[in-house]
Amino acid sequence: MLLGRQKLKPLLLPLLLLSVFLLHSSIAVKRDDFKTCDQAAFCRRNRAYADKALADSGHSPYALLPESIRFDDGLFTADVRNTLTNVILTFELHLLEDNTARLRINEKKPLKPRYDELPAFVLAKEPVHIKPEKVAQDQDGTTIITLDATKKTKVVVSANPLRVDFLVDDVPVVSLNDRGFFNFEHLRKKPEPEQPKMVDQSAEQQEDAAAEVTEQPEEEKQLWEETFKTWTDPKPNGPESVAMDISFPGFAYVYGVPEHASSLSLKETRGGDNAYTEPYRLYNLDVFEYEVDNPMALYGSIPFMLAHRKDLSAAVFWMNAAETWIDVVKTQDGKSQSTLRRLLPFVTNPPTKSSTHTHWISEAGIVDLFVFLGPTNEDIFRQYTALTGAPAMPASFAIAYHQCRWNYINQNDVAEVDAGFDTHDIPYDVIWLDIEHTDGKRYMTWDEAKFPDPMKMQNELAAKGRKLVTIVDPHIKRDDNYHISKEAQDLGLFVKTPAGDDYEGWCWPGSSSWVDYTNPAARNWWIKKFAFDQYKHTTENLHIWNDMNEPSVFNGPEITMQKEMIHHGQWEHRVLHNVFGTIYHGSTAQGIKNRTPIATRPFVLSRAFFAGTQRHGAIWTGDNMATWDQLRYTNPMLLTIGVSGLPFAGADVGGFFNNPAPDLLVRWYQAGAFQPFLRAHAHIDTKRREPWLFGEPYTTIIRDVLRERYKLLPYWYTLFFDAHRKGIPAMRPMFVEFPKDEETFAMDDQFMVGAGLLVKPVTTEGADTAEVYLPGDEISILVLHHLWTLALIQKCFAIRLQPWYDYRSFKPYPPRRHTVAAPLDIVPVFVRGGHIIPRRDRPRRSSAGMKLDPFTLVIALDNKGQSTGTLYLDDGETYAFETGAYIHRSFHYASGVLTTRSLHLDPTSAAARGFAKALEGVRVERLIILGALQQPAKVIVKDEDGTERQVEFEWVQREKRLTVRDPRVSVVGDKWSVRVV
Ligand code: NBV
Repeated sequence: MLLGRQKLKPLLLPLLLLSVFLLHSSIAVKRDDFKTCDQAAFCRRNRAYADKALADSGHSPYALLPESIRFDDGLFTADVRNTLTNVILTFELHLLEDNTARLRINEKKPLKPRYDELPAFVLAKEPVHIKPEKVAQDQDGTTIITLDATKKTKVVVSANPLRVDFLVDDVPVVSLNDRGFFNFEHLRKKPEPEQPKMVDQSAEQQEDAAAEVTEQPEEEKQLWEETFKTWTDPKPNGPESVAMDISFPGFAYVYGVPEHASSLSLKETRGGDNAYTEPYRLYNLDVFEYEVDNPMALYGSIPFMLAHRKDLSAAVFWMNAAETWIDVVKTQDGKSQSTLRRLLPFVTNPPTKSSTHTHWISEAGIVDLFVFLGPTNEDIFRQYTALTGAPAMPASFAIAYHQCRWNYINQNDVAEVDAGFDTHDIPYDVIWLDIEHTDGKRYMTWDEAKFPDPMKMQNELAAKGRKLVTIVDPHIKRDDNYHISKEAQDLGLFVKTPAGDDYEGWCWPGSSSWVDYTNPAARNWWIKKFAFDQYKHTTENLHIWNDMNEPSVFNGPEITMQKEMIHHGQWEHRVLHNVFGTIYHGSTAQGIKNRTPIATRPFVLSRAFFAGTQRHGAIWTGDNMATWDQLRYTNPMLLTIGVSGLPFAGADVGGFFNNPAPDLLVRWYQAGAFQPFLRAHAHIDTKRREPWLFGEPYTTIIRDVLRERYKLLPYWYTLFFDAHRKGIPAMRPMFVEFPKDEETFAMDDQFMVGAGLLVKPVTTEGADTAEVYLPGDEISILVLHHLWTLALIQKCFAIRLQPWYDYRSFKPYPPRRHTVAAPLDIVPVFVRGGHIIPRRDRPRRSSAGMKLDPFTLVIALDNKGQSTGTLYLDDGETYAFETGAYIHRSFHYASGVLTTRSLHLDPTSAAARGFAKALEGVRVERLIILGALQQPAKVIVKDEDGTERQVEFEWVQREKRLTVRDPRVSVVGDKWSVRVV
């Protein structure tokens, strides 16, 4: 059966759709294909509800029933009554470890259960309750729960009207329902239309009466049925939305809720400066050629929001996978822009707003909201990823360079492209095959004419330490001769229509069905499909790309699955849409992990994502375009995704649609080389653009920047380990590293890679200079715009400000705003004083060849002549690191002496010692010390056994750079030191 309610004209419509999809105009997204808030009845209703509540001074009809309150360890429960409808809701406040709380609100006696299965897909562990220090209660039920008396962390549950405030230092930092927008649409029976009285009426009168009855008001009609373009959503449950207002008093900046092609600092959506008129929308959709600076929904959704100010960060996670809209407004604290400028002369853009108010509106489900009280950004990354899962530790090849295009057309093409990299001395690790490699878009098969010997192809790549990625999409061609389709059909594993038939829609292979990954039987079956005897002609050298998993359905409303389709447990697609692609992604990753006797780390790239995706692998930002604007927006998009717990993300280098001019391609490589997931990709209709095809100087510039990425792989790998352990993203917004410097709070055109490198990608056509802001300590911020004061203070008090160093020239820079030279071959990158960057400098053709290479340590000194850094290494492939087979070291430079110590959790374990042994011969071959003010007399290495020897060095006065040549100390050694005297 095709498409629930949609009556399709035989094959014509799908073909038309397909051709429209392929021959789309190359201008921009077709906005009309996607809903505005006004076209989604629940969004419109809740915005209207909010307006009414505001007009009513924020009065909320919800009240907590004092006699129902129970407190049991870390769980506070009560009933809440909607005083207008008398519907009773259950209210649960869970007090959790690590400054976290969870609020759950559901119907007490729903007509039928509401969807509450998300924790199984999203949470990595059962949250752990804590006992609060003190609980005090008023007669009306208002309760004050003291979580930590010293920090004055409290939760205040106000009973009537219902409102919850989270306090730090006795001041609210997160407030729920403070504006009265909380709305829980209870399930109800569809009202029967009244029968017209037919007595004594003429035929004409009877007809009029009947028409009157069937003519329901528009708003009422859309409670039970809703039409968008040619699709009608039958909404069998009627209205069932949940909405909450969440305020962040005292916070002018909020971040998160990806995926949008928008700024890092979220904009207002209902009036205000520079505001959007639409809310940020979370609904996983295939929006190709998306527009930048737009809150429209894209491929992924993470309903997580972080609020930051100088002294504090707080965050919320709205765990709901139904279509969701988020309004953001900011309020003034009364001070005008000019007063602020007077008070804060050193801040270029003083915030004009001091509090942020948000409104979260989901179409279905329940309220399941986590609140994280930080207090720092690092705390929040840990708190959020402890719940939703640690970002997977990637295999080492996965963070190197990937070469993709739709499509490398045959085996010969793959071999030629592969050889091209060697001919041009450009490193790369992975080549990708898009949908055309399959037998008629039947995934996990091969087009044998184009790829006669896939095993040979994979083995040849493996011989050079390289990998292959093939695409596996979730639409399954309906074809009884296709084993995947036949088995899924026979086993009843497809998503169903409301009538119980297999759901069918249109996608690349034509008529297709979608496996219902929410069904555990389907997941187990899918996982096994990656076994070598099932996915034929594959080796361990092959990894996977999951595309189109929003899911994209060409002839569905907004190019996706109809909401009324049915999943395992009789749940409508509506309630879980945003998590569907993640469950698919997770099952694929599990399949790759399971196929070898010793599990190896899978690499699976997904386009759709949700909270929890970080456990499964990487994502990319979908079908962007080869324009300067789109290049510019890769930075805020990836920063936003990163602070939302998903650190492994990238954008198609070069732009997917259209042909980049050579300078755009070069600038894109320069940005991509410093972003977490680095893959060049291009649409089937574009001209070939492998890195050497534009000739000089472009080939050399691209080679240089890719080599730079490879040199920095040890640094990136260490950062990914930090992300895995602590949730902190490798690509960081400036405010994460400089949380007290307001100047950085909205900055998204430059970013940090870890704590030690600052990157300012050039994203303007023709630019040969760039403005860079190098933050410093408090004093430097104060004098930021008064250079003469800076010079004076430096002179009088001989203060050395926190220095930065140009990554290539090593030239020192004081902290402030600079205009730096950035001709086409330069991407401005700065090393932050006080940080040690581990590198492997020998050019290799792939990262596999670097595994035993020696290290260079770039030691950038701070104003006290000190520097620290870490290095993490493991086998790069298996899970042996989980049982201790890794090295994790810190390096410390102070008073002219470099020392090292192990950070391993159990350094004496057999696994730790075994791995260290294998790396014993790997040495540090160079130290580059930046900010070495004086020429040393000698450099002495003290070896593990206590013997001392002098080593060669070079000091360059102009750059204040000291290079120590080959100190020959082992990277796993504990006791050596290098002394500069
Ligand atoms: O599989 C073809 C493409 C793929 O190259 C791209 O990266 C995906 O985002 N895919 C979308 C389907 C068609 C896009 C027009």
